[in-house]
Amino acid sequence: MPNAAERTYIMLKPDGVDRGLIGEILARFEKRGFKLIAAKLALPSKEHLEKHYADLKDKPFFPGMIKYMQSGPVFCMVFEGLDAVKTGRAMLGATNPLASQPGTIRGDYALAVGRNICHGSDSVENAEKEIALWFPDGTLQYRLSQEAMIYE
Ligand code: RTP
Repeated sequence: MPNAAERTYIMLKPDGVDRGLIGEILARFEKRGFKLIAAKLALPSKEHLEKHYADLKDKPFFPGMIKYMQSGPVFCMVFEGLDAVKTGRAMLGATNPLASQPGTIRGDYALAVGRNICHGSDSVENAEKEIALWFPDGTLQYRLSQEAMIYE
C-alpha cells in the first residue's frame, strides 16, 4: 500500500540557489500536493557533504562535486506525501539534464550533469538517513486543511 506519510529529502544545490530557483522548485512540490515539513538554507562543511555523498566517494568526479556543493548555500527541504521518494525523483528527471524530459526540474532548468541544480533521495532508506543528517532536530508534524482535497 502506498505510504502517504513517506518523507523525502530535496535539496537545491548552490547553482539552483544562485540562479534564484528556490521559490520555483519549492512551489512545484507544494503544488503537486506534498507537505513541506522542514526547510533551511545551509553552508555545509566538506565532512558533512562527504557523509551525504558517501556512496560516491570512489567516483572520479567526487572531489569536483564536493567543491561545487561548497561553492555557495544549499536550500534543504523535507517533503511528506504519497510515494514522496519515487515521485520526487520523477519530478527531478534524470541525473544528466540532457537525458531529462522537458517538464522535469532538470529537464527545464539544467544542461550539465555537474550543475543539475537539485538533489532528491533515491530510496526510502536513504531519505530517512539524509533527513537525519540534515535535520538532526527532526521535522514538523501538522495537518494541512486541504488534505481531504489531495487524498481520497
Ligand atoms: P543527486 O544524488 O544529486 O540527487 O543525484 P543522482 O542521485 O541523480 O545521481 P548520483 O549518481 O547520486 O550522483 C550525484 C551527483 O554527482 C554528480 N555527478 N557528476 N561528472 C559526472 O559524471 C557526474 N555524475 C554524477 C551530479 O551532480 C549528481 O547529481
